[in-house]
Amino acid sequence: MNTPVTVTVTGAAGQIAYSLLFRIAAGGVFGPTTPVRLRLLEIPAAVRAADGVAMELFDAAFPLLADVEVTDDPAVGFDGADAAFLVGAKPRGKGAERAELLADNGGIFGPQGRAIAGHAADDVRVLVVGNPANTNASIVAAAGLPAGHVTAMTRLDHNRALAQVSAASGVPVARLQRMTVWGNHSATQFPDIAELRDAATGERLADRLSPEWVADEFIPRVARRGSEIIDVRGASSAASAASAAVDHMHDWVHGTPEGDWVSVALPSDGSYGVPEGLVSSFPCCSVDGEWEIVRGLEIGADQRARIDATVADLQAEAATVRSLGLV
Ligand code: NAX
Repeated sequence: MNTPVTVTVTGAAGQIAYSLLFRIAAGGVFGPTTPVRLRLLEIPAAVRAADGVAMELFDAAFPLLADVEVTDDPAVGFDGADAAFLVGAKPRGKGAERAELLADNGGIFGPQGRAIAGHAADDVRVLVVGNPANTNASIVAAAGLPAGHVTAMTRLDHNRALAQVSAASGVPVARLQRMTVWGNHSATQFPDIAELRDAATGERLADRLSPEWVADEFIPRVARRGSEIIDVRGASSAASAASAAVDHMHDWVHGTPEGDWVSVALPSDGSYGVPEGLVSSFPCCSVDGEWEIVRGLEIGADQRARIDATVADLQAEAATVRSLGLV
């Protein structure tokens, strides 16, 4: 058995955490030989519900679950954290303006970023799931966490894109490599199949799928899949979001498969014309436990226009949080 890892999950009484916590406790992120200590962070009003989740974690008798602690104090919740899943966020109220949403979430993610910087392990890995995820991550990163250690989740969009292409092409998901989601986890995101290939044959999927299907069905469907789920399920994506969070952290820790990459939102280093510091989704490989943006991909005119549009969306959010003094 390895040394136990300490993992903090915020929004622990919410619906994503109700799936995510059990996947982590079962070994889905850190592997079958690494015990986990879970820290469940909630707001005071939801601590009792989080206590109930902790009771269920206990009842599941997971062999790898070393400890569970519930708290509403970020200093306690992030103490010694090796990994942090920031799931809890303020949902968008009916008719709420974007600035209101960003201000409310700044009030959550600013203090959490500072608590992580002050109390978590020096090499903590942070994944922001709570929306607006990219901009919330930029607020966390502003607390002075190590470069490359704060990310936001576009892996659900990535997985949704793989599933749509697999269904349309008949190529199993397991054989699809090099999907990319660019930009913001919002309706402006750009799921891009330009580099997508069938690992078994080397065939480019862009040669098999019609450009009309990609432009008129695939891209809008992936970008609006969250709303489609709410329409049909009557609640937002939860288990699929938890699964994507598990995939993200798993690959960060264990590495991405040879020849493949995944989509990760992280502060830009200026690659692909995305302004430095903007938390944007890129094709990334995990090498020796660190995310690296895949370099040197050719970007055509249509891709450029779509990347620029989602970057403009991120810049508008960044301008708002700057004007609110949140970064
Ligand atoms: P729920 O409303 O079920 O749960 C959220 C939980 O967060 C609540 O229990 C609430 O008490 C808690 N919370 C609020 N403020 C907190 C704080 N300051 N500290 C700790 N906990 C706090 O939402 P759920 O369905 O679990 O979704 C959580 C977030 O994920 C939402 O912001 C949602 O929009 C976002 N999503 C992001 C996705 C992505 O791909 N990046 C996809 C799924 C999801 O929509």
